[in-house]
Amino acid sequence: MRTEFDAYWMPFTANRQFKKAPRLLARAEGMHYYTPDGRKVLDGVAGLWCVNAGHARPRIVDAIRAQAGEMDYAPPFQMGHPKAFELAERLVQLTPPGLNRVFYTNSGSESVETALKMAIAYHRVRGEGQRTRLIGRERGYHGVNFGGISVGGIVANRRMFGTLLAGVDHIRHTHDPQRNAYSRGQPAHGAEFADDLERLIALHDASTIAAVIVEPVAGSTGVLIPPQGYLQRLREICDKHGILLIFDEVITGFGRLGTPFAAQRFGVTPDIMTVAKGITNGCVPMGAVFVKQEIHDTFMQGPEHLIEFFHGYTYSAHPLACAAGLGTLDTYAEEGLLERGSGELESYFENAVHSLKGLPRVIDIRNIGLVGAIELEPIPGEPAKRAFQVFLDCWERGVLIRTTGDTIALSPPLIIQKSQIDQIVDTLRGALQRAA
Ligand code: PXG
Ligand code: PLP
Repeated sequence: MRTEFDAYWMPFTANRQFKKAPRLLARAEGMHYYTPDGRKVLDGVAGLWCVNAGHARPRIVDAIRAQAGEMDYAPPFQMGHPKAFELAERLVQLTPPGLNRVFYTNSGSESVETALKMAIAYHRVRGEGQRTRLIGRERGYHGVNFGGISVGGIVANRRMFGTLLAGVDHIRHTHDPQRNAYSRGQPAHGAEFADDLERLIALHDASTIAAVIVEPVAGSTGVLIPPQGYLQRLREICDKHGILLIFDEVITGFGRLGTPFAAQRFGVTPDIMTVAKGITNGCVPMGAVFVKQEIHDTFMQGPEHLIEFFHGYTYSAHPLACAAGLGTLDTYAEEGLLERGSGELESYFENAVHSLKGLPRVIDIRNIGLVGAIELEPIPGEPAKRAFQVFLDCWERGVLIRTTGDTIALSPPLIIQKSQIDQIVDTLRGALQRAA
């Protein structure tokens, strides 16, 4: 029997299960979604970690509307439009010092491909063309394109897709529940996991390695927070060996950790930083790559009429995305949202999430900024099922959460009120009791 749901092959979805009982969203405003039948659902995950200012924010909506009427599209190759430059200038006021050049993409996945290509090309332009190797990390998520799944470390995202990129290796992940379970904020143990990079350098030789890419906080894999001192040590090892450090800040960027970027929260500045999601509050697809000026400047040589970097997308710097980005940065600034997830609200969120400790099947709780994770003991032989039951239960009771494997992830819009944190955690508490 054919239904209206057949044609659309849904991404990262259990299609057959979904289409038997579709979960549809029809409208959104502030902290809430509304279903087609008018049911109100509290958004505990900012859509998909992206709607950081909440839904239907007037400045963003107005900016997109106005731009659609004024100029729908402008070619980004050999042409420009004012808002692309204005947004870039505004963005680099938020980044750590030195990261002041911006390359636009349309997603996190494209930002990652762009960053990896930049790193390899940069070394070549500098006369070190043998530095082509890329190092990722186990459990890393860097989008779904070939470069990103090659440096990524999530098995399910890799195993179906052949040999991937050549010349890639991975350092170990930082998850250590024996020593670090129920840590609040950064775990105390594990700075030495960064030394695994020295092992790979000893194996491959630094002269073959272009870059290391990590998420400052690993999101998709179930929220893994860097141990104290870990990122500093990665930075030191990269510096010692002339290897570029790339932070993939697609989730951690734009206030998720209570600072504009994770780089500022952790006091470690990468050479290249990839972002997406919160750059337009999720309202129009857009990503970006921030690079140190010296990397950019290294490309700016040769005859002036020649293209310096053979890379770009039809929709790079799309006018609707740039307009949305400007409206988004205005909203963040006016409401102090990029700092809101620190201090008192972070503590409140931390206490709320950790109040779930002791519930049946809960084996770890992690948090930083406005990100939280509750890890559950899997049902034997049926990984991911218990967490999905909790997800469905919360959805039926009006709270949207997210699960990966048996970890529940929370990443609410940064406008969340304390009473709404309570609602999320109380709903979860009931669902966890029912799922035990
Ligand atoms: N890098 C990181 C660190 C991400 O979190 C991407 C790259 C890719 O971005 P795009 O825009 O191409 O999807 C992401 C995206 C989840 C989940 O389940 C997380 C993401 C995407 C989809 C699901 O937590 N992050
Ligand atoms: N495939 C073909 C045949 C194209 O002509 C283009 C762009 O011109 C692309 C793929 C890439 O599309 P995009 O620039 O939107 O990534």
